[in-house]
Amino acid sequence: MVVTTVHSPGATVANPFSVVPRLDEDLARVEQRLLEATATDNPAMTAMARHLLLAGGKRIRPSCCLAAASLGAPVGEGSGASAATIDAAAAIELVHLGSLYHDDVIDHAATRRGVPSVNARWDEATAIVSGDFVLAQASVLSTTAGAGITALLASTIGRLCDGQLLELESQFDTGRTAERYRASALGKTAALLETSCRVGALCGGAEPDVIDVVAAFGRSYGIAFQLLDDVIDLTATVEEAGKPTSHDMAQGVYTLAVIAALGSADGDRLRSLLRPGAGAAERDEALAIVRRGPWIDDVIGEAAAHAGAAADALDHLPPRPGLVGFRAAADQLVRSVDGIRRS
Ligand code: GRG
Repeated sequence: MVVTTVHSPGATVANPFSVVPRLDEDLARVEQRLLEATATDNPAMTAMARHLLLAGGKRIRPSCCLAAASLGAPVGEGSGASAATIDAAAAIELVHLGSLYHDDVIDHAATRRGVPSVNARWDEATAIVSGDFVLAQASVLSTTAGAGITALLASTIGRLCDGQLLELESQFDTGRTAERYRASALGKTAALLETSCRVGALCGGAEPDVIDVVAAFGRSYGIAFQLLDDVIDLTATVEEAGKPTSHDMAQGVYTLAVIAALGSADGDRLRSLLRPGAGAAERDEALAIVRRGPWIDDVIGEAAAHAGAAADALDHLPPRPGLVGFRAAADQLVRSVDGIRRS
C-alpha cells in the first residue's frame, strides 16, 4: 500500500483561514494575548506554559472563532475583531494547549509540534500542573467575553474529558464498538472545534440560526479531522506523517478501520495479534491485515461525508468576510481526503 500524499490534518498543512481579510492581524493580537496570559512571576512556570505555544501550531481553533465572529452584523470596514472576541479566541487556544499537555502525558508522547513534549522536556508531574495552569488562564481570559462564554468553555472541557475517558475505557478492548469510537471523537476533537465556531458567532452577535449552523460546521469538520488523523496513523510512513505512526494500535486505541476489521472474517486472527505487550512482528501483521481490507477506504469515505456535510452547512451562512475561511477549511479537508490514495 502506498500513500501518495499526506495532508495531515494535524501537522503539515497551513492554516486555511489565512484567506480571511484581516485574519492575520487579528491572529497577531491573539498571539499577544496568549503571551500575556502565560506570563507569570515564576520564570520556570512561564517557560513551561509557553513551551508548546512558542513551538507553533496552526491556530485553527482561534481562526474558527475569529471567522465566525464576522457572521454577525457587518462592522465598519477595516475594523478588526472586538477585544472580547480576541480574548475568547486566545482562551480557546489555551484550552486546546492544556488538552495537548494532558494528552501527551496520557500517551507518553515524546514530541509535539516538532519539539519535545512538556512531559519529555520536563516530566509528567510538571506537564500535568502546567497544563492545569494553562487551562486556568483560559478561564481568566474568557471572562472578557462574559460569564456565558466562560461557562461554555468549561462545559466543553468537560466534553473533551468525556471523550478522552471513553477512549481510555476502550483501551485494548477488541470489542470497542463504532458507536463508542464516534462518541469519543465527538468529545475529544469535534467538541472544541464546534465551540470555537459557536463562541465566535456569539461574540459577533450572529443570529441564533447562524450560530447553530456554524457550530454544526465545526462539529462535522472536527469529526472529519479526527477520522483523517486516524487514517494517517494507519497508512503513513514516519517521514510522511512527521510523527511515529501506527501509534494508536500500539497504544491499544482501536480506531474505526481496526474496529471494522475486528468484525470481519480476519477478526479472530487480528484479535490474537492485538494483545497488550505484543511484539513488533505481531503489530506489523495486525497492521498488514487492516491495510489489506476495505476498511481504511470506508473510513476515508466517512471522512469525506463529514467534510461534505461541513461544506453544505456553509450554504446557510450569510456572505460575511469569514465565510471564505470556512470554505477554504472545508476545501482543504476534501483535498486531504482525495490526497490519501491507497494502491
Ligand atoms: C483537561 C482540556 C482537558 C482535556 C483532558 C487529554 C484530553 C482530556 C483530551 C484529549 C484532547 C485531544 C488532544 C484531542 C486530539 C485533537 C487533535 C486532533 C489535535 C491536533 O490538533 P491540530 O492539528 O494541532 O489543530 P496544532 O498543533 O496545529 O494546534
